[in-house]
Amino acid sequence: MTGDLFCASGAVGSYLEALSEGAVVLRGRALPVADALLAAIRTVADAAPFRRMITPGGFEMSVAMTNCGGGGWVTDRKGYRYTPTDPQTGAPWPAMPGVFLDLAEAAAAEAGFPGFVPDACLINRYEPGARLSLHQDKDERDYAHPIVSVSLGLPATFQFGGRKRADSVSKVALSHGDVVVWGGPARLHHHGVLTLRDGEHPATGRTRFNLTLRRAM
Ligand code: MD6
Ligand code: FE
Repeated sequence: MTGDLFCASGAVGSYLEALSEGAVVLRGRALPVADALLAAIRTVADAAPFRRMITPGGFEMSVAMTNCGGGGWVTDRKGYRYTPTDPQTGAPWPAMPGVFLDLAEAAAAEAGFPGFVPDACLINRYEPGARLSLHQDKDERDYAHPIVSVSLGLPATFQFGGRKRADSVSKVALSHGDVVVWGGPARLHHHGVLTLRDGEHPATGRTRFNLTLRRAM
């Protein structure tokens, strides 16, 4: 169900585009703070470097990841989970930057989820050729909270399916500054990212970043 386009109340230059009940794209919503977000990503990655993690099945992910906030999403041979510390350094994950918190709360409220306070942010880094296969986000404690997802840098094709893996999948183009908010009846919908095409973005070079802000712990 796409094409349900209307103007977001009070959000200057921002549009809400429904993907399904509970899932909306806020086109360009992060553009005013994009440079601040990228600077904060660099600060986080100085303390907790991007790394390609290993799936429980033994495969190295093509997407490099790091985290900030009270909890960070990790995967290794033991499984998927949230940890309070970075397994690579033993230190707590870097604190959530204020610009992440403020954007997540505002975007969630505009999408109909007021009072969202994330405690975990997974930062994904895609280079050309990287992809994320169809999955559900189900390692969080309470599915009542939405997820706020911010795209920066090179554009990507997002796959958006349904609650069941076999449900039909639609494709959504996500560009620099787009924010997807995802919750309620869409919270457990399958989704993924198609293989990133090569390109050059003025803000990030040959890279796409995605922030997924959650209430995880
Ligand atoms: C990405 N995003 O866009 C990967 N998960 O790079 C996700 O896996 C995701 O965008 C849950 C909710 C929104 C998302
Ligand atoms: Fe996800």
